[in-house]
Amino acid sequence: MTQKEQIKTSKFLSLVLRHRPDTIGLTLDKNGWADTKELLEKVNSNDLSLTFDELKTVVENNDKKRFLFSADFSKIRANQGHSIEVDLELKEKVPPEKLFHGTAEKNLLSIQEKGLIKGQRQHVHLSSEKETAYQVGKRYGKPIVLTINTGEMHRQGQKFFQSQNGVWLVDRVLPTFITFP
Ligand code: HQG
Repeated sequence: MTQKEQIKTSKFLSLVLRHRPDTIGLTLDKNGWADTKELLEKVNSNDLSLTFDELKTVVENNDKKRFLFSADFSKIRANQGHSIEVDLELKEKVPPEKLFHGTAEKNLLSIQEKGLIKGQRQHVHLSSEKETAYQVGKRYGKPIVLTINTGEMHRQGQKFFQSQNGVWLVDRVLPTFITFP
């Protein structure tokens, strides 16, 4: 598989495992798992072609480790980023003192007013690395990195979770906890 084919497949998997499983007639269980065999059958009956080995390559090589197989490979799910309601059974975790959120400059006024809200997704996403946040922000326009006072949020009772692939997840961030550039 070429790099390009892997990226294309990863994008398609993000669509069906995070947002729209119905596009190929797939259903996810309440914890977000798809049956691997069923996923492959449905993908291949939709004018696309994907073998188990190719799927494994995409999961293993994925730059952000977006997907996870169950131990016996019978199930697969996305590690985070869902817009459909799934229970990833994440355990609460104490965050570091500071985390980062990358956004586009055009969102700043609204964020100053309302804080960070989750929009379509199940959580607001925060990164432990400034550079990662910068790359996330770049997707929507001129990137801006916000520093979040996560230590204080946690001391005031906010719950934090971390996905299997290291993304910090939180319900919302009030403007008082955000340092603007
Ligand atoms: C912005 C990628 C105006 C927020 C990344 C963001 C991430 C507001 C956008 C994951 C706002 C939502 C998620 C407010 C938040 N007013 N704009 N009050 N509050 N926003 O895509 O965090 O590559 O749903 O700043 O790595 O950008 O897909 O969230 O710009 O982990 O695996 O509203 O997606 O992962 O956009 O990205 P998104 P996100 P993958």
